[in-house]
Amino acid sequence: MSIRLGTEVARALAGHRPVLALESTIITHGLPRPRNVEVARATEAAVREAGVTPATIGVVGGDCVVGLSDAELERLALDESCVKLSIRDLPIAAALGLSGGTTVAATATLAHRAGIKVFSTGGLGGVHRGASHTFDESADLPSLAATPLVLVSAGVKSILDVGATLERLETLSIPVLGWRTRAYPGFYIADSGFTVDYQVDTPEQVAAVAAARDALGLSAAVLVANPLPPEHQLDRALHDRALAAGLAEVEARGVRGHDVTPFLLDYMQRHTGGESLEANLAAYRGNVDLGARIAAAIAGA
Ligand code: PSU
Ligand code: MN
Repeated sequence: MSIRLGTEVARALAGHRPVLALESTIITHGLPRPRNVEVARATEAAVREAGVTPATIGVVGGDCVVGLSDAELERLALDESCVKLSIRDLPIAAALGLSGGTTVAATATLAHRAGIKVFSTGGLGGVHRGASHTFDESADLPSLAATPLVLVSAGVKSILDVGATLERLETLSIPVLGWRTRAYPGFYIADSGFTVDYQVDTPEQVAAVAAARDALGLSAAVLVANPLPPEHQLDRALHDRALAAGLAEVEARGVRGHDVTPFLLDYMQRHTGGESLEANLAAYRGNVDLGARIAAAIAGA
């Protein structure tokens, strides 16, 4: 599978300057149009502001692109026929000339192939509630076990079974670091109620963990769990109410497969008066800022 590098990204990588990978499923399937284009652009601007080159990753007409141009970004964001592409979809999209947003799993894989070391997303995919009978576990988890980069997220999405996801991360031998906390974040909420074993406080510590991972020849991503600022979190009761109704709707409509996560994110947006969207964006911004600092620390910039 060939990968096309954006000009700016190719130059930064050749010059060993810091690059931050960004996914595009959050744009194509996680945020409403046309706000998604604004967010995608503002995100890239924030990364540049930090002295780091943004590499938004996606698939355009079958081409796996690491570092989408502004026109490509806009096209993916506004085209309703864009598909959601996980790793298993990449060869199909490449062969059939499809366009789409790449999930955490697919983005991490392409970023690593391109030589990028740090990636920021909103909330990680994980084990869905009821997975013991649906078997619904995001491909994000096994893919991260085999992709040695640093991934910054606000924990796993609270629409998931957070406890089961943490157990799977342990089984898959994926290191998890709390950013300045041991309380594991819950995406829309700062504290999921679960804890992690280790806390880091500086980008240099994260860089040191990644370097030790590489020296040991281990292949897993290092996860940095960064809670959204508490003042931006979703009201807990509103969150729980909307989520319970959303999960019931998934069941009633028989939503399955790759549609479950986009359906629930959209349901939460519509049933929290847009508050979940603001929480999602605050979490994403925080992860992008932190990812840029970690990328700079790893590049020694
Ligand atoms: N983070 C967000 N919004 C999103 C996602 C992450 O703030 O839409 C996407 C990511 O691309 C992640 C995907 O990989 O949701 C998980 O989908 P699934 O559960 O089908 O693997
Ligand atoms: Mn799934």
